[in-house]
Amino acid sequence: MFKKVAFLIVLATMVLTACQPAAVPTEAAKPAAPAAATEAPAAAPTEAPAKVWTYADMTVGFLQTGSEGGWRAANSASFKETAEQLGINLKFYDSQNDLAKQVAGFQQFIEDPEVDVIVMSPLEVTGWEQVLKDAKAAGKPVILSDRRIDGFEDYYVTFIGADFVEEGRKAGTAMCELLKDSATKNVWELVGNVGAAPAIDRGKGFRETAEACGITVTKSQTANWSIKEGKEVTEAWLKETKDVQGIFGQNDEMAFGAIEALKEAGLVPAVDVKLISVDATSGAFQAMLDGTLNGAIECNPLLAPQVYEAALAALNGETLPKWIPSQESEFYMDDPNLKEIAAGRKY
Ligand code: GYE
Repeated sequence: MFKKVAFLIVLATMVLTACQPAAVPTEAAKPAAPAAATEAPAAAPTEAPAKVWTYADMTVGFLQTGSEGGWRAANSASFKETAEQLGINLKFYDSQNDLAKQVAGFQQFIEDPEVDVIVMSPLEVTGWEQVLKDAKAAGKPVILSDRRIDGFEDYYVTFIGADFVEEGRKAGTAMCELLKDSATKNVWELVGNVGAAPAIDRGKGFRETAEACGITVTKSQTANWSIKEGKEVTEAWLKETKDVQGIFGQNDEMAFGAIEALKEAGLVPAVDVKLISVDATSGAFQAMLDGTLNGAIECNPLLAPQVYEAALAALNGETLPKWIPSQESEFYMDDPNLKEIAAGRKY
């Protein structure tokens, strides 16, 4: 009996295993292949390509100081004409030489959804902290044109404008040359609006070189860039004394006012009293050709092409140097080519 049961067990085992595939195939067991993917994994979400700005896309909010003279007129024309040429939408704000108005205009551009980039010619070197922080928070790049501000370099893309200290140095060197044979070297200075970078820096540079040759700045006062105030201040000084050998006008208009005052006081401008100004506008060339102004240090107002190029670069995410100096020259009454140079000037 036991033998019959054992036989049946062996037989059952043989039958069962025969239906099963070999437990161990003839070669080493292969790991099971992963289940074939039924579809490609979803592509990682791709970010939309960054927008590439063009001038035609760009709306610039430009905060101009005002309209105080020939230099400013040429500067404003540069921004309007170049915007037209490049197809830029320009929103032009005239601050009327009022700091509070310029700050308000800045805030207005921050809140204006159409404005992509803000350009400013700051009336003064301070007073910008809040609007600069607001512009950064709003993601609107800021570019300084013409005049610098104190600090806050992380809040603007770049400053495109002149080295006003160097302009002052050039004026001082020119005045030294004009007074080199003069026994006394008393010079009066007509200053731009108080707190403006060109007023601060031109005065600094002038003293560096003028005082090195023995010039003494015996009088210095703001005449706010204007002919009218330049004349009024010089008239008041002439009532006090006529012991003056030179006048430094921090811009052409104030020098023109001084020229008028000298004439009315019976003094011969550019002869009895030497005069040097800064800007070199068409009026300065005319005064040099008339023989009433000894020299003019150039300050280039035609900044718009460089400013718009920087604005576009900023919108396209490029990093720019914090200062892009404008290139300038200097001109003198005794230059034999002065008439030809004047004829070729744009402003
Ligand atoms: O010299 C003067 C104008 O910011 C460089 O401003 C400019 C100065 C310029 O009022 O004429």
